[in-house]
Amino acid sequence: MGIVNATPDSFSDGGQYLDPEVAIAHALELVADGASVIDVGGESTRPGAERVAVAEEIRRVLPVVTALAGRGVVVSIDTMNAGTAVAAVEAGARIVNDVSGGLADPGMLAAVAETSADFVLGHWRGPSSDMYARAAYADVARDVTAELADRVRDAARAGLAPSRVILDPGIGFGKTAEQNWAMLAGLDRLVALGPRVLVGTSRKRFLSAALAGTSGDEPSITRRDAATAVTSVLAERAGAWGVRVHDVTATRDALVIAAAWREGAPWTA
Ligand code: PMM
Repeated sequence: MGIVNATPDSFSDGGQYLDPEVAIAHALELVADGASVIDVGGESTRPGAERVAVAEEIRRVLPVVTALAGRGVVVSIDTMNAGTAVAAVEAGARIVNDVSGGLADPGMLAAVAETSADFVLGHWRGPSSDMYARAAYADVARDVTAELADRVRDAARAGLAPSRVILDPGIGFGKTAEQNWAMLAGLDRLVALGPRVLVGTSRKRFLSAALAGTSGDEPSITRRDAATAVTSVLAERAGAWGVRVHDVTATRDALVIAAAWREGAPWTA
C-alpha cells in the first residue's frame, strides 16, 4: 500500500501532494513501483495535529480518489470521518482506512457497512492530541489483540463481516517506541485472530529513534526507508497481509529478495 498524503502537515511528506495533479502523478509512480493499493489521506494523524473540517478533507481527497479510481487503481481512503469515507467510496475508493477503527466517528462502521468497501480497523485509544496519556498496557500485543477482537465484534454487529475487515495494530498510535517494538514482536498474535492484518511503520519516529542510537543524528529519509523495507519483510514473515509505505520501491525490492531467499530461487512475477 503506497501512501499519498494530500495534507499540509503530515510528518514526513506534509505539503508535497496538496496539489491534486502532483498527488495523482505521485500515486501513479507508486503503482508503477509495485503498489497494489494507494492510500489517499486528507487529514494528518501525526501526534498533536489539529482536526480538519470534513468539507475541507473531502475537497483535498476527492479529485485524487476520482482520478485514480478512474484509471483502475485500487484506492483506500485514509479518514476518521464517515462523510469523507462515503464520498470517497462513491468516487471509487474500495477500502476505507480508519486509524481510529470507527471510534472517532460513531457513524463510521454503519456507514461503511452499507457500502461494498473493505474496512481497515486501526487500534486506537483516543485523539492524537493526547494519545500518549493512554499508552498503558500490561502486555501490548495481547492487549491490542483483545481490544481489536472486541472491535471486530462491534463491526460485525454494525453489518461489517470479518471478511471485510483488515486489522491494523496502530503503530505509533497511543504507543511509545518500546510499545511499538513489543507490538511488532508479538504481531503473530494479532495475525492469529483471523482477519487480514495491515502494518504501518513507514518513516515513523520509533524507527528514527532506533537508528539515531547508532550515530546520534536524525536519520535521513533514505535510512528510514531502508529501515521500513526491513520492517516490511518482517511483517510479511509474521503473516501480515499488507504494509503501508511511502517508498514502495525499497519495500518491493526487500520483499522480492526475501522471497528469493525463502524459495531458494529468484522470484518471478
Ligand atoms: N499511520 C499514519 C496514517 N495512516 N493508516 C494505517 N492503516 N496505519 C498506520 O499506521 C497509519 C495510517 C501516520 O503516518 P503518515 O503521516 O506517514 O501517513
